[in-house]
Amino acid sequence: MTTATSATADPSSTGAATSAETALTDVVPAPVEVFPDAEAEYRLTPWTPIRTEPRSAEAHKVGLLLAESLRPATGYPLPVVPARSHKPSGISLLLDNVGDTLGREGYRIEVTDDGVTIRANTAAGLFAGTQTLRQLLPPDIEANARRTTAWTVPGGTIIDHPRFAYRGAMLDIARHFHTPDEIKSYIDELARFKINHLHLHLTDDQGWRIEIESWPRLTTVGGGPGTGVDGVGAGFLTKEQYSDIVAYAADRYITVVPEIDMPGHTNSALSTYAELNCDGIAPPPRTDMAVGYSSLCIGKEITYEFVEDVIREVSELTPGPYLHIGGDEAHVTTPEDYRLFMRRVLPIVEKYGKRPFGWNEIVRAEPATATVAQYWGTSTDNAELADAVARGHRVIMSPANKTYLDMKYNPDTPLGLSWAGYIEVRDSYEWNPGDHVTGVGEDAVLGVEAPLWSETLRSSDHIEYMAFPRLAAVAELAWSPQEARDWTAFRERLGKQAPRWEERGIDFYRSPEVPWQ
Ligand code: TNX
Repeated sequence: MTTATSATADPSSTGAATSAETALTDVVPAPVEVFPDAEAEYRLTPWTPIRTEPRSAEAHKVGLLLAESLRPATGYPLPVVPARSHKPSGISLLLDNVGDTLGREGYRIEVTDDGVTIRANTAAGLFAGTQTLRQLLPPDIEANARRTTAWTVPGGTIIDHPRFAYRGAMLDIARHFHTPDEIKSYIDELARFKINHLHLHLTDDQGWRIEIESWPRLTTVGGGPGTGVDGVGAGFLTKEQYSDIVAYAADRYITVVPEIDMPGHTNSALSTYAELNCDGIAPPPRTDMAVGYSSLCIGKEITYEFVEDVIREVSELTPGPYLHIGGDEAHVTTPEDYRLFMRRVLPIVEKYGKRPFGWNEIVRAEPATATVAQYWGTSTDNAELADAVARGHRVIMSPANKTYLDMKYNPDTPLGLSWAGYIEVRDSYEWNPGDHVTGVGEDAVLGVEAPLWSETLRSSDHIEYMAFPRLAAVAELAWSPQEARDWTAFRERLGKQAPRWEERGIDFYRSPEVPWQ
């Protein structure tokens, strides 16, 4: 980040806890430009209004969410009212032409003694600005009951916009089901770090977690008792619950990307509906962690009726532009069958108005270039991915040895797996998505996503322990310009998130690499 003066904490500090006030530079992900003004600071009072762009229902809604997040700790009423003039008093959220560089999600914040003014081209930008503002207030702002803190915001200007359009997190609710409330808590945390896509891995060998009316046993059996790894992850989302999650996410400018994994990772469906198997015999349900043993029957017509029903119903529930059809680890599908299958199924995704996503194996089917490949490999060379990029495909970077939140931090981590190695915070931070894989340059990268597979994760505490702090690192990779990223500065800023996470009861991993406050 560009910093004009030195409101930052002493960079030579080795991490001893200090109760330094929050500085304008203490933001994760690092903003593009920060110009602290040591002379100025705004202090919230019981009379502070939140003034939003007149006649913009969306800006008003962003104001309401901001008020909701600041009321419990301050105890202030923080009324959300139309901004009658552009004079900066109180907190103002204004839609303005702030220029093409800031784009759809960029924003500008100015903090003076009189107020905080956030300006953006769209309400999405205002929302991003409000997430920055929350981090500029003292950590006590996260308390859920009233505190008598001086609610100051450091003076100066921040100008900010994202590096990548797609900034994602994936949650696997198939291996263990996670409830709507748990998913919403995760969404709350994602929004703070300006993540704008939530990929839900809805189906797998061990369970089917989204209601499909035309194939009801998928969930009544495949999401019922005994499903999930070790048979302890039962549950599924009704259509209503799924839509409610989609709406909750949308209010926080997060787009849900549903994944129906196929043709592999389908034992749950195959064991529920015998007719989907080539031999017509249902295999037993499975609750172990093996992968790569199941496949839909490529040669049967009913397979495509099933797939079309599922894609139609899920697409109807999903306002976002993407639908992920998996395609990973289809080890028992021959390459010819895989290609046949994808060449039939990808057009179905498009027929229902969605842009297909697949794990990177999908490029083997040489699909239309609109198909987005999600790279989960651990190598920095992948000729088939580079070829796909040369043909015009875009890529989501999720290298397993950098972004997989289910990998253990070290051999002592009680949860998680280690097939892609141990991933400490610094490992997850120090790489460049724009040149990580040979032949996959910045322009080919649509964004970055951190998947969280849940074979070993049952509760929100488990999710939090694996996701934090690494998710904040990946969020910074996806949002902040490469030049603004520096491990030494990042670990300091990250350390200052600790009291905020503690206040919210987030069970994060206290990595020894980070000077936690
Ligand atoms: C590989 S990554 C998988 C998942 C597992 C994960 C565990 C990918 C596309 N497939 O089925 O859950 O490893 O880390």
